[in-house]
Amino acid sequence: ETQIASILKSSELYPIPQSVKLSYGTAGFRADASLLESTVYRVGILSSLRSLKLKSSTVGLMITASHNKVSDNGVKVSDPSGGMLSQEWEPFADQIANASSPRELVSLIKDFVEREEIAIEKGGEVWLGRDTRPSGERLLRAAEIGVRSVLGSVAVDVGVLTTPQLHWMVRAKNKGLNATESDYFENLVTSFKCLIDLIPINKLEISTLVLDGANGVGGQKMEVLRGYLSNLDVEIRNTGRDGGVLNEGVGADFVQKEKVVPLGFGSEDVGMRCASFDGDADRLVYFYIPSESCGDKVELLDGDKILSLFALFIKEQLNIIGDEGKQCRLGVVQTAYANGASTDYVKEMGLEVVFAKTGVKHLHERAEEFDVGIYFEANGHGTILFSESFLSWLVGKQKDYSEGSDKHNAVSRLVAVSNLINQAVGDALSGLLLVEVILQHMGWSVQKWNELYMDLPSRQVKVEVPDRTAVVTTSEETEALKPLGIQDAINAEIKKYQHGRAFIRPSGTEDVVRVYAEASTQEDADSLANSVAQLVK
Ligand code: NG1
Ligand code: ZN
Repeated sequence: ETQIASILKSSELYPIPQSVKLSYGTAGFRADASLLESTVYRVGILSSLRSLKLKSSTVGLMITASHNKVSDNGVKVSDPSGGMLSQEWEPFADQIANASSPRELVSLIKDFVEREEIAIEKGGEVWLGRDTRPSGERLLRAAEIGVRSVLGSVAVDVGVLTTPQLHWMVRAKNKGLNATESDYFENLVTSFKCLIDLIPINKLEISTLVLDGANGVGGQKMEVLRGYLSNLDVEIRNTGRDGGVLNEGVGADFVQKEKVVPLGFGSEDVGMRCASFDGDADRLVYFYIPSESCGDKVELLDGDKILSLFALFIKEQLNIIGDEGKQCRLGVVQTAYANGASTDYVKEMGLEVVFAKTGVKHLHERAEEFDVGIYFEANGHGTILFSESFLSWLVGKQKDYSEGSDKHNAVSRLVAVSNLINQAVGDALSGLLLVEVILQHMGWSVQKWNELYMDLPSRQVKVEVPDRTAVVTTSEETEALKPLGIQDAINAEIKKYQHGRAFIRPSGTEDVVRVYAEASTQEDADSLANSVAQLVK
């Protein structure tokens, strides 16, 4: 009874705004920040319940709207494993976010607690993080109140963090490991240094990397990290302290979608190795400016190219280990947005490739099926997962092989990669360090890396429609089942082009239908995308 009173009382503080219908979507709730207090408060309650359900394990709550505009915000939950909130709880998240009165909210919670057999007595624990958005602080207070309205539950404010930092910390905490932000940095620094020390002969002068921090949290964290690292020379722009606006004309989403230089970069950077983070630093892309004559166009190295580089490096280590190494199931997970040339490239390397639905929760799940599973979305979100059994096999081999031998070094590199890469979620900071050390290992410039394969020309457009749910796709999202007949019409368009490929799907984060097209020339890709867009309208 006191529990019900507690929620009734606090929920009076957070009335739901009129006429908003929210959905947990591809990446949590997102909306204009002014509409979100009641949602974040309610997700606070949900997080406490999630913790209680899982024996009071620590759960994470992150306040961010990633690459969206600064006036937006959002909230997503990290499960105790460091992964995304279990999809089984998403319907409950939708229900409580949309409950129109305190009474309805309480009754939904009561039913859910009974159905899930959650014991309220013990008290849960929720760690709260936020990005640099000005609305974050106020929303964090709402989350705290939500968490604490479940009696006995504690909310711990862990401050301004990147999304992957929070996921990493939650995962470490629940594994009984040191889990502060400095532990996170220390882990990156140690494993990066280990990989540097294992470079056979350093073939390359270390050239400066120029980083676009999207005017968000990632650039600021990189400034801290840089202080602990040698063998990495990085100049950081768009830190948000020089007047720039978060994600405005900057950042990984902008560079990947527009394929033009972000603000703060220009002709003086021609040929330099450059990288962009998104607003909460879970996406990473690289680029370079080919020459001044190309206007503001960049040569983009997207998530697919990062994936290919990682796959190549890991495969190389497995080959060094020899027959036993070749038994490791190394696989790749992509989405329908992956450039066809990248898929061909990893297949030619002899790797298994599987396709998952858009949204990292889907890719992560599939990557867990391998001994080493590498997943990336073309937009730069991805990571590498090592299975427990393969990791313990590696650690065993470290003892078997004689120190300093090629096999010992290869095994040590793989162990270091498993420590460096964030196994909870895609992480721009750790991904960047891995790219940098692999380039040094190979002795490659960014241009040389780009030559691994040539992207097929592609085009993405979005179409605003009255009701995006009218488009229903197959599970791999490559064929539209509804509206009836539209797939036949799309197929007829595709047939007109050499190497044509196109598909449509409703966005999970915006009110649009996305169109993707590939063809052998840029003109053809553009024209295919446009004609398919016409069919959607
Ligand atoms: P939607 O809006 O569902 O396409 C976008 C990205 C996803 C993922 C989410 C979450 C594309 C085509 N889609 O989802 O890959 O990153 O946002 O941020 O890039
Ligand atoms: Zn993001």
